[in-house]
Amino acid sequence: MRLVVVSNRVALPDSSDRAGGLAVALDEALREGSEGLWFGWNGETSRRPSDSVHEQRHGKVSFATVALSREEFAGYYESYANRCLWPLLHFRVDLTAYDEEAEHQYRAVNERFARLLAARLRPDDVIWVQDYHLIPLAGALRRLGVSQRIGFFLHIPFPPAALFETLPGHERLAEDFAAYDLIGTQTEADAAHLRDYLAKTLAVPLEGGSLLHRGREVRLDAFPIGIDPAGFRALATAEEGESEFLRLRANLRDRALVVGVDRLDYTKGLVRRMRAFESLLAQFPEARRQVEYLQVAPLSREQVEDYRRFRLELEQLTVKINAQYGETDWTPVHYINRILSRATLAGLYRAASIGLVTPIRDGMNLVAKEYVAAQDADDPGVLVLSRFAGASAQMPEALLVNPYDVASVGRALEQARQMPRAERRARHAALYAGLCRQDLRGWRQSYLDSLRGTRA
Ligand code: GDG
Repeated sequence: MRLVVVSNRVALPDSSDRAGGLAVALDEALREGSEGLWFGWNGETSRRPSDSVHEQRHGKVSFATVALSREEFAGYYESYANRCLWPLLHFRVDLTAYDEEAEHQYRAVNERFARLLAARLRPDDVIWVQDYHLIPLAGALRRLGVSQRIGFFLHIPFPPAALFETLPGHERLAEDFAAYDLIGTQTEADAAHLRDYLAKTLAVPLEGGSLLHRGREVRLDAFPIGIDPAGFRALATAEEGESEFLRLRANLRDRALVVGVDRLDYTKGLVRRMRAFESLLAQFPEARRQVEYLQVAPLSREQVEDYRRFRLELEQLTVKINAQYGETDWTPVHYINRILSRATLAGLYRAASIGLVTPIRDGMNLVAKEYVAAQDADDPGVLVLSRFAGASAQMPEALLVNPYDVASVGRALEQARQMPRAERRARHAALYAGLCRQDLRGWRQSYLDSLRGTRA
């Protein structure tokens, strides 16, 4: 069987998008069979829509990419995917901007991808579609007569039906979901939300977690994504990670470092997080001068107004905290917008006594897992984690917090700062064992086994 992966962006073997673990995991999955195909957007925009597909082969894997027209990019990607589905699926109905023309573009791009992909499919292919940009893809493929197994994985959350139903034309997406054989979500809660929503909207029965729709079975299950913990740990201790670690530790002297690493996105809870750090300084004056907070936040989706506004708010808050609490020889908050190398990141996590991960809603959150993987087992740092990140379901040994309760996050930071070494070690050991039990390889293996087992 050949595996075909479809995602909005294709990570070519020589591109920098490869830095992330997911691209590597998908690539490995493609290489496991006798052959693999990865299909999607090449990241470029052209004046007009073009059906020309650029194919290149690296070993057993073919990469087939297409450009989007500027209009498609604006409607499908910027508007419908990023301004409408992204906030809505993160429970932010207030930020959800629906636009009929954008939905039209979203559907048109999915139709076009389906047409171009269908021409390349073989009878024994298994197709694995990634994320919310491509929900209608299976339906479009089915209309073209594709009968192969098609699976979907949603990397971000799915909200309760009462929220999703606010989206104009949501019923069309419900029909789209029903064209898959297997829908994977990050958590049981997401799977339950999606199951209930689909059963209600399509008025179909649920049978042991599956939906029966138009004579077909649609299976829904949680497949929590993981990382490669040993690989990441190795990155934190190899040359580049090690030198970052040593340099930072020397610079900090005895001060504790709190680290946050997130794309600059409103779902990551950065403004409240900054306030929580301020609350630590306000509630526990003895913590001042003893601790520094470094937030790495590469810019993201700058074309979207909500992101620009939110970035400004965060910058103002950083300045305010430093102005209010800073000393001539101590700066409480450091804030970087640049992208760091993955090895630098690993060394940085390792040097930080506290990993602060407080999204207001997150499908999984891989930073929480990477932070744990990078720690030295005999003197590890403490993870402070939002209970609204999917990762919290698998990481009960972290200090779980409610990011909306800013003062309590401040107190959790103090608890982390004071935590005795024995307790830190015990919590870290349990968390690291969890990372190994449910790693990235296991994620894709269990998903693909389950997809291949559909229609048994
Ligand atoms: C979506 C879901 C789900 C960040 N800054 C830098 C950098 N990063 C890397 C991190 C991590 C990745 O980016 C971010 O992954 P997350 O999981 O935290 O978040 P999303 O980007 O929102 O991902 C999420 C994920 O999909 C997978 O299913 O967990 O819930 O929202 O790996 O390390 N990497 C480098 N420099 C940076 O400055 N090299």
